[in-house]
Amino acid sequence: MTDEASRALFEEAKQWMPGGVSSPVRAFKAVGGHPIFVERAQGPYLWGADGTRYVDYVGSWGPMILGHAHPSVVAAVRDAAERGASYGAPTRQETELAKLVHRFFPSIERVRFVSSGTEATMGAVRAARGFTGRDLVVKFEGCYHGGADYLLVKAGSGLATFGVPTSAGVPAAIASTTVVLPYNDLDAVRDLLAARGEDVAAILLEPVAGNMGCVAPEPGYLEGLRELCTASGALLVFDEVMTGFRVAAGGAQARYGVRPDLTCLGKIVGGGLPMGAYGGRADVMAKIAPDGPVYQAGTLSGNPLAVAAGTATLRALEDPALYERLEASSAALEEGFRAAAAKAGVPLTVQRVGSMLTPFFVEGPVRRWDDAARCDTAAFGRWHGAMIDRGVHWPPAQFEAGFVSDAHDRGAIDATLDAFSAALATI
Ligand code: KE4
Repeated sequence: MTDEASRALFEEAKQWMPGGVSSPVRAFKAVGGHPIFVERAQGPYLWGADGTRYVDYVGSWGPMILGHAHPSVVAAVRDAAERGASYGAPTRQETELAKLVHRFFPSIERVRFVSSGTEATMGAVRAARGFTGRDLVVKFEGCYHGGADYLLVKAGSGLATFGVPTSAGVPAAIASTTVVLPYNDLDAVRDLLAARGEDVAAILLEPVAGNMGCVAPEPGYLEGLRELCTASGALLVFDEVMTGFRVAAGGAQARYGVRPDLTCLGKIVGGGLPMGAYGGRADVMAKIAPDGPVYQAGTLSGNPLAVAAGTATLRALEDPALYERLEASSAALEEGFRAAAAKAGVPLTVQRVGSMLTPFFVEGPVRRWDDAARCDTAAFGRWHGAMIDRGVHWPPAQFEAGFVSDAHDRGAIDATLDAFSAALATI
């Protein structure tokens, strides 16, 4: 069924905004058709422009771990708004959130709040470059860290050669400050550090990848990166914008027991309002202005409404029972997807860490980008459309992760699994 109201809204939006959207992936280009224009959302559901209800697994691309319009978050934001939207001055609430973030992430001894995940990774990379006095940043194929020029880079011709831009508008000179290596490959990092270790300021990665679809670190991978960074003087930077509070209350660093030098946060830390954060070792963060020479600033950093939403969200996440519920519902979804694909004879690899998961339309396992790139994205697109037709709003791209919230009850999960089985039969 087509949501004609959304289609009409999409055509109008395209007259005023590039692609009719405020962020490219929302345009459904990877799956075809048109996006669902959302009227409202509540719990695990969102309602489209024509009134159709969907079980939602985009969850704003991660932030909505409590479900949409959680009463405590709504109340906190309403209360904060009545005291003023933004001051451009410090507040006690920022300090309380900083202490809360430290309780979840003990490695974050000092934190700077910003307004997006992009700003968080930019701040962390600049801190690492300022602290080490080195220029080179290592990232990994299939990992995404937001819109900074030097992070919109793919592997150059040879492994250890310079990166090349993935986006127009990024000068080659800027891309050359980044090296891109294969994920889950310690030898590639070892070889690079042997050749250029004294130039490397940071090794930056998603400790569980979500931006090539959900890909877990191989046993020993994160530990190996930790050892290599300690030996070379490069800083280990975990981009936990997606995994923070998601794959465990303390993120991937808690789940796998590896302590990075710096951590980037976003999404859940703002409870759905614009918020990011970066932080870590006190000696590194001492370089950040106004204490030190690394400049980073933001008009709306630590915004009272975002701080209120983030604080209310993290307070709810202090309940261990919530993660037990999330694990149970996410496992039911994973196992249901796998059983339905086996029954339908569809080659599908379902990979999950905590409450983020991806159905890869390929024979797995998917360990790195080269594996993910073999996916049948056309089949994913047909499946995605069939799920929309059956009232399930899944992230509109194969190389993304779906997110389960604490509001996804048995009814929502069962409805999703019914839709999944029926959708597979049509592709
Ligand atoms: P933002 O600047 O979009 O808040 O965060 C950038 C970012 C940084 N690091 C990781 C690991 C991320 O996943 C992201 C953003 N994630 C994408 C979806 N995979 C956001 C969706 C979008 O771009 O519209």
